[in-house]
Amino acid sequence: MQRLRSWLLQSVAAGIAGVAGAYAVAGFMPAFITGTLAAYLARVTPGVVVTFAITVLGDLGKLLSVVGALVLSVLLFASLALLALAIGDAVRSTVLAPVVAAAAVFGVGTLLTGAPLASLVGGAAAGLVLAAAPIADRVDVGEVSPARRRTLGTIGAALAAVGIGYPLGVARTPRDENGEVTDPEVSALLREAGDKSLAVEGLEPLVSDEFYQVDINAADPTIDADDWTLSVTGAVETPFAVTYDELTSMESREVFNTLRCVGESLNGTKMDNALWTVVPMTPILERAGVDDQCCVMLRAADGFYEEFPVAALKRGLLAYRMNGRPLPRGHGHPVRALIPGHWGEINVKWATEMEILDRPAEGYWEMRGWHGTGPVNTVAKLHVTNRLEGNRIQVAGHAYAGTRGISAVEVSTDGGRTWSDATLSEPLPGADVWRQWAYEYDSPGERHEVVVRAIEADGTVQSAEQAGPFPNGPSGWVRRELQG
Ligand SMILES: Nc1nc2c(c(=O)[nH]1)N[C@H]1C(S)=C(S)[C@@H](COP(=O)(O)O)O[C@H]1N2
Ligand SMILES: [Mo]
Repeated sequence: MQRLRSWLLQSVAAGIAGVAGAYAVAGFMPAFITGTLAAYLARVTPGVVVTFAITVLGDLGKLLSVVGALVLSVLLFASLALLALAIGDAVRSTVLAPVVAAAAVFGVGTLLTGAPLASLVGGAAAGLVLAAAPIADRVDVGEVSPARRRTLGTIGAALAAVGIGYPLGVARTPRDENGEVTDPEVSALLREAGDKSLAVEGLEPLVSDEFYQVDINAADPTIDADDWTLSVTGAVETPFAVTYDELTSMESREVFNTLRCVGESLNGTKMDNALWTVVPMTPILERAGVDDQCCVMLRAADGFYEEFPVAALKRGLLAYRMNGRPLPRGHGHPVRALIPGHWGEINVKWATEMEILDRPAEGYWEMRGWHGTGPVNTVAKLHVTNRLEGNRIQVAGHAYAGTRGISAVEVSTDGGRTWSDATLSEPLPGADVWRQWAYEYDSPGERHEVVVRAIEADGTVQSAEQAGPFPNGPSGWVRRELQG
């Protein structure tokens, strides 16, 4: 019993040290054991569970998947360490267990992640932790019992591995460029967006401060722009590849473009706007000689893929800068697709391949039951409620209708019986941009229901039909009860 407990402690400590060691070299990348296992978990988790994680749990779901993968990585390395302890015990050698554990973590780690150096350091860390107990056994420090010395030695070694490995891994994880914006056109447009943003306390400006992120994996790919190419394959006469230099020397434009995730809740926050530097997809499609082929499968470095009709792709864009800086790693560095007016998922990040198809095929989310490549649903969000002086109430949010555009937002403060026009932010240039709205009124002094609805550019009133996100995206008017 005593020995089993000591073995378990030693193996879990070795597992933790192994993961810390691998992290020190790999950082939070797909080749870090936890990133690899998280990606594997995402692939084998049934679609309904993933849908629940996205639509109900949201960012918590993502956190849980990372924590789950972290626990799994520790358990994996710990079980290898336990096996090593058993082997060492069988041949009555204290030297063997650390060596076997180090070799096993190195071997299994390399096999799973394809990263020998990170696995080597992880193996060494795990081995050192197993060596700590027999070493502590021999250091005689008077009062402390041998069992206690072994325990303290083991825990101390694991803590040291984490203490050293964690900061090293953080430093290894690439950071986005955050330099000054130097392009005068970009600066002018960003200033315009700032000036046009409504001065409402707590309301996100027209260019989002924090752009939401949705990924199939916990650890995002890291791609050097110099190594990146976009290959055009499939039903074309001659496949070819476009390099980053070729892409960025095409004539570019600055466009404001809003994205919204099909999996967000009705009044959720997975809707944001940025200024993107883009080139059109058409020259690439023309070079591929695409004419009557039906569709394109956009494929990405993280294993994501989405299918889209060729005809609609003709309005598609490839973006390589965001708000005047190189595309951040989390948003698809170095190049992503932008398809104006369509749900977020078709805006494939880390795009590496355009496969031309003769026949329709299903994309990653469509295989899991979603219909998320079409035009976005119209929405008016209510994110801000401010109590102003003199019993005034201010409500505000963003309205978005993709390329159909927003011409008005109407607010009801009596549950939908009467409606008034909200103030709208001046439109930003661009075919697919949200607007802000704000509305002030005297508090009725009692509980009342605020309802918001958007009016599209052609006068169409946002659909009142209530629907949850799965499978076609959320629909309906946002309502909020206020206590007078
Ligand atoms: N390669 C890749 N592209 C992707 C995704 C992904 O997981 N992998 N997620 C999609 C989804 S569901 C959305 S809503 C948008 C979100 O883009 P953002 O993370 O830049 O906000 O990216 C889309 N493109
Ligand atoms: Mo999405």
